[in-house]
Amino acid sequence: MKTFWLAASLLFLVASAQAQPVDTFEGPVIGPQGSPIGKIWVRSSENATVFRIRIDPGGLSPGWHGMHVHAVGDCSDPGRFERAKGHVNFENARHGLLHPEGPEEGDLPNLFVNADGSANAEVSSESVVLRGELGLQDADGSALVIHAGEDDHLSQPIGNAGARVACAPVK
Ligand SMILES: [Cu+2]
Repeated sequence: MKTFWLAASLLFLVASAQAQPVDTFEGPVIGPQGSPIGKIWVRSSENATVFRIRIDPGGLSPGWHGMHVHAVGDCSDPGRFERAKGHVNFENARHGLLHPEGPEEGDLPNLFVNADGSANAEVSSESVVLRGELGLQDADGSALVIHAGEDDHLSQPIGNAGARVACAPVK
């Protein structure tokens, strides 16, 4: 009888897990020198994605940094990170969370880095998901890119956020 109830509860657990699938990904944040400076954890449902970002002490310069989802999961050119290509932008929108003709799907809030160069943040997006044809884990992946300066959420094409200083491939 005990075995029956154990099996029944396991089935229930499996069934509820399937009812609300959450896809997950975790990986390193690559710094300007090409070595890891932190980590990201990505959780995604059908409708939204939650990014958790940790930057280790000394990882980045203090203050606000623009952060976007870029189209390709290639961070193999540290210091430039141009291989990550442009922002995820399916519908040719303008850049900026505050732009009247925006935002791009890859636009995210800024990341605040503490005086010691560390950061911890969690941001969500209802514009991207992990799986599927248009997902972050599509054939060429995508990348969470952090810029040198703050994104003003309005200027074209990247909110005046400057150079790309860190990059986390999502594949
Ligand atoms: Cu960017």
